Amino acid sequence: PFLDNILKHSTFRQGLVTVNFIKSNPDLFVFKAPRNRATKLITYLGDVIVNGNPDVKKKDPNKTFVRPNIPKFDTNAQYPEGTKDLLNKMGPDKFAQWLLNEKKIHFTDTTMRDAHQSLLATRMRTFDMLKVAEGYAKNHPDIFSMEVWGGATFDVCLRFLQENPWERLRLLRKAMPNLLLQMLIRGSNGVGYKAYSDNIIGEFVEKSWENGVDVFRIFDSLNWMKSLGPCIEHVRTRTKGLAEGSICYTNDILNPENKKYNLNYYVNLAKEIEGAGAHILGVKDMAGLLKPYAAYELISALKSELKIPIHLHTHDTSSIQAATYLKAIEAGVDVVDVALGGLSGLTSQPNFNSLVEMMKFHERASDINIDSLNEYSNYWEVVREYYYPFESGLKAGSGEVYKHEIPGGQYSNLKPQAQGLGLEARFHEITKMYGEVNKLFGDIIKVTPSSKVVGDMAQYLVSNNLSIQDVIERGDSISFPQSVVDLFKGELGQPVGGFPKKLQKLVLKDQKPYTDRPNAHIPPVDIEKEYQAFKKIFEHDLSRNIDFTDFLSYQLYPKVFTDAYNKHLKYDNLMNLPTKNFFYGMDIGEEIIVHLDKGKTLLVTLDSIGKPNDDGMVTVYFKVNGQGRSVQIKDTS
Ligand code: 3PY
Ligand code: ZN
Repeated sequence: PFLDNILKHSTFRQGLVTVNFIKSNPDLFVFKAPRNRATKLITYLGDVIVNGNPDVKKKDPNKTFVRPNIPKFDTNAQYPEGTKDLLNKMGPDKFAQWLLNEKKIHFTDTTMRDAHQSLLATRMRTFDMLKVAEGYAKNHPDIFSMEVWGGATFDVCLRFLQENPWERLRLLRKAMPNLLLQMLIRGSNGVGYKAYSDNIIGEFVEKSWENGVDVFRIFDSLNWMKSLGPCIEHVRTRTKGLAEGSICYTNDILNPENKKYNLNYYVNLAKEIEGAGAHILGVKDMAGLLKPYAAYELISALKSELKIPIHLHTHDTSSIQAATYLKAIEAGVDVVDVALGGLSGLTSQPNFNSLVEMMKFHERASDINIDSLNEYSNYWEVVREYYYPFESGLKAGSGEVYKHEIPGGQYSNLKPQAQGLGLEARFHEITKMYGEVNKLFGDIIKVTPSSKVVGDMAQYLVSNNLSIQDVIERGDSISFPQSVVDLFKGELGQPVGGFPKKLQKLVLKDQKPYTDRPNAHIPPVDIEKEYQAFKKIFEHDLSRNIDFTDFLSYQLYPKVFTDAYNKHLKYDNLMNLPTKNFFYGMDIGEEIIVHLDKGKTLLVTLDSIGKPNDDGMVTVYFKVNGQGRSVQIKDTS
């Protein structure tokens, strides 16, 4: 199809091809495939049946699945009033004041974002969320917010799940109209791994809000105010949502040898964030390093120095973070992040259900219905099984996290990355090296994307059998991974206390670093012009309207978006396909119901699978709504 696109291209036909022809014509990479939806769906299923889902590296042929029980709720009942209604009534400033005056402890439920990002490599599909979203919002109006978007979910939706992240957001908004929806945004890096033009980040924030986000948790991967500040400003000026400016916590404030990231440092940064206009202060303990007594000191100091509410986030990698929440609650923290039991613990957040029980009969207890909450935990426990290939393999909490400081959200991704490099057996060498690289880099804040750079370097050193000493002694002859070069050049901003100068020279060789905002080097995007050009390229998918939010996806991830678009042309919308079939295809004789848009339903049965012919083509026989249908699939094994 690529050759076909070239031959049909007007520039080519007019004989105007130059050396930049392919590079300057992204429409060459978009392929047309007009066929009907049922055919597209069975083509997808046939592909997975014959060749497997390329994202599933290890399939267990004996695996069986249990159907999850969906807790009961009244579809006709009105949604009880929740925090979203309150925000609408009060506006963000008054709402923040209300939260500050609340005595009870509030909870953010991270199940649909950070929990699965941290346990299942972000693979949770919208299908499984939508099954329970409405009932959950109706049964639990006392939840402060639902973290459902941003972080790695945006990228993974497009890259691996063939979903449109904006569609996920819109559907969850519709299903949970009474609760605040929360997202995680990486300051100037948006939901990506590098800095983007300021005007693209501004548009992104505005559209996120328009499509459903209320709480923007904003952080910078180096705790750099110059990246945090403008993003807080975007939320304040372009939305009616809540700007939750966040400090990322690392090291240990109780360690007298820690001169850099001490209590003073965090309090001063928090004051700057408050001064920049944040409605809420987020304390983002992405690796779960905030120990209980340190939490007491930190939260007490922040409560006495700040006038905005405090929202604490942690990961239970060490397995002691419930104690951290206990001490933080004693010190007056306003909101804590938790995950429903079935997706809690380990590299995810502490257990929501148990925290509610912990607070029962206490003066700060919440009104959450624990019996219902337990039913939802059971739902996720069963659903989790469908994602078994993406589990990190971690079986118990680990005190080693205080050594390597790997964020929870990165841990579950590092394993498959190591597998991909053939380094699975050396995983502990990588985690140890991660800690050593951090020291080499001058003890930096490690959270996406800076954490990815540390991970890249650790994997690079282990796979090349290099030590830290080798880097120090012969760094001038080492060609470092591109992400490391970019970091030391200043592409992600400036770390606390600056870069170690000697190492920076070794990494950059003759390149000059800069110290101003990386965004200052990126010209603003001519939005109107680029949007028109975008629409021209991506207008072939007649099954859906391409809109401005797609344009933003393309701006953040051009290649990933283009690939996802091509798959959509080929397979159509796969969001409503049950998770078992999306990842593992179908068993012979299995019958499934797939709801297409606009009330259309397909009943699909897998009848039989043929043998590959001489050209390696396999015929897969289905029944679709009772009628025999077959597809020819190339066996790529
Ligand atoms: C992300 O940026 O995706 C994170 O979850 C960081 O902790
Ligand atoms: Zn997190």
